[in-house]
Amino acid sequence: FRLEESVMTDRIEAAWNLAKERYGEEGVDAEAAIETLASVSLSLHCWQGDDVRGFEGAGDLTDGGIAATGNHPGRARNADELRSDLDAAFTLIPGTHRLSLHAIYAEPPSPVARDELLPEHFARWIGWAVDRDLGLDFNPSFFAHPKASDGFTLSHPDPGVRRFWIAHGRACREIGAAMGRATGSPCVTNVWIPDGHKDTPADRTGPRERLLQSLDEVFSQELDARENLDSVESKLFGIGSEAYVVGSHEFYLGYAIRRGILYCLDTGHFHPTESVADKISSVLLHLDRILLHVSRGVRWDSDHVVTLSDDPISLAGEIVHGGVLDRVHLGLDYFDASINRVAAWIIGARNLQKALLMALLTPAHTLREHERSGNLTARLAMMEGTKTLPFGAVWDYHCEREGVPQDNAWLPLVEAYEREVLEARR
Ligand code: RNT
Ligand code: ZN
Repeated sequence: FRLEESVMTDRIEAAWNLAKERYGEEGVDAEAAIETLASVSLSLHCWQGDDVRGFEGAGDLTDGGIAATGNHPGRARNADELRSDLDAAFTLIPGTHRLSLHAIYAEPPSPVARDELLPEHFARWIGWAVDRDLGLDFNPSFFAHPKASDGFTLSHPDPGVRRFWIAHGRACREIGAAMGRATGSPCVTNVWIPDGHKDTPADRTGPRERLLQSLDEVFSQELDARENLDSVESKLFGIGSEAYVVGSHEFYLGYAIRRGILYCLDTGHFHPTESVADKISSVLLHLDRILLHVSRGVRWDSDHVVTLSDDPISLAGEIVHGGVLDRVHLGLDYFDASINRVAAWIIGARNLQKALLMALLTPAHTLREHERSGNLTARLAMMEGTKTLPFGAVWDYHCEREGVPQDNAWLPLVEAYEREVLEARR
C-alpha cells in the first residue's frame, strides 16, 4: 500500500496563505496550530478491523453487552490481515499514532487461557509497532468468554470466576508494561467489564463491593508508570445490562481518584443529553490523566464511526482550550461492520483530528476575555463568527504537508485496497 509522492499544489498553498492571514486577523497563529496538531497521537482501536472478534475463535461478543452489526466483506480474520489493514489506515491518517490492542488479539503458538497470557504472546504485535514507531495501549478482555456468559466477571458472586478474571487483569497489566518498555512510551491499560443486570437488581451494593475488592487485587502489583498506566472505564447500560451496570460512572470516578489511576470517559456511555466535554474540566481537577474513548452513539451506545459533529468539536475545545492536551489520552472506540473497516478508522481518526484543529484555530483567548469582562454578546457573536473561518484550507494544507491525501482523495486508495485485498477474504 504505497502513496504517490504528494505534491503541494499551488491551489492548496494559495488557499493556505489566505487562510493563515485571515486567522492572523483574529489573533490565531495557524502555523502553530498545525504544528501542535502534528504532535498529537491518537490511539486507534484494533477492534474496528474485525468486529471485535479477536483470534481465540470462541465466545459471543454480545455476551459482553456490545455488538457490531453489518456484513461488509473483508473483515480481518487473523493478525497478519489486521496488521495489513492497520498499515493501510495509518498511511492515510496524518501524524504518528498508537494502537490499542485487546487481549483477545494474542498470537500464542497454541491456545492459552486468558489468565495465563504473557507478553511473548504479543511479540509480533510489539515488533510490528516498534518497527513503525507506534505506541501501544492495551485492554484486558472481560467478554466473549464462557466465564463471562452470565454477564458477570470481576463482580461475579462465585469466587472462582472472580479469581480467573483477576488473574487475567493482572496478566494484562504485565503485558501492558512490556509493551510500554518495548515502545518507550507508557501503555495505557484500560479495564472495562460488562457486569450488570438486564432487569431490576435486588442488590446493587454486593456486586460493587466485590468489584472494588477484585480491582484492588488486579492493581495490587506496583508497576513503573513510565511503562504502564492503569485506567478504568465506566458505562451506563449495555445489551443485557439495561437495568444496572456494576461499574457505573460514580463507581469508577471514585475508584480512579482513590487510587490515582486514569479514568476512561467513553462518549457513548452516558445519557444522550449529557455532555462528556463538560466533564473534562471537573475530572481533571481530581486526576492527573484521563483516557477518552471517542465514539458516536446514535440513540444509544451504538459505537458508530465518529463524525465531525458538535460533540467531538466541543470535546476537543475543552481539551485544547483547557490546556490539557498532554493529560488526555485520545482513544477511539467504535465498530461498524456495515462499511469498509479501513475507511471507518480513517474517517473517525481524521474527524477527531479536524475537531482538534478547529479548537486550535479558535480565538479562545479573546472569547475568554469577553466572558471575563461580561461582554456575553461579543462572546456569542465571535463563537458563531469563528465557525465560517477558512478551516478547510488549513486542514488541506496540513494533510499535504504530512504527506497524506486530502479528504475525498484517500477514498479511491481504500477502494483499490478493498478490490485487491479485502474482497479476496471469503
Ligand atoms: C464497551 C466499552 C469498551 C469496548 C472495547 C472493545 O462498551 O466501550 O471500551 O468497546 O473495550
Ligand atoms: Zn469504550
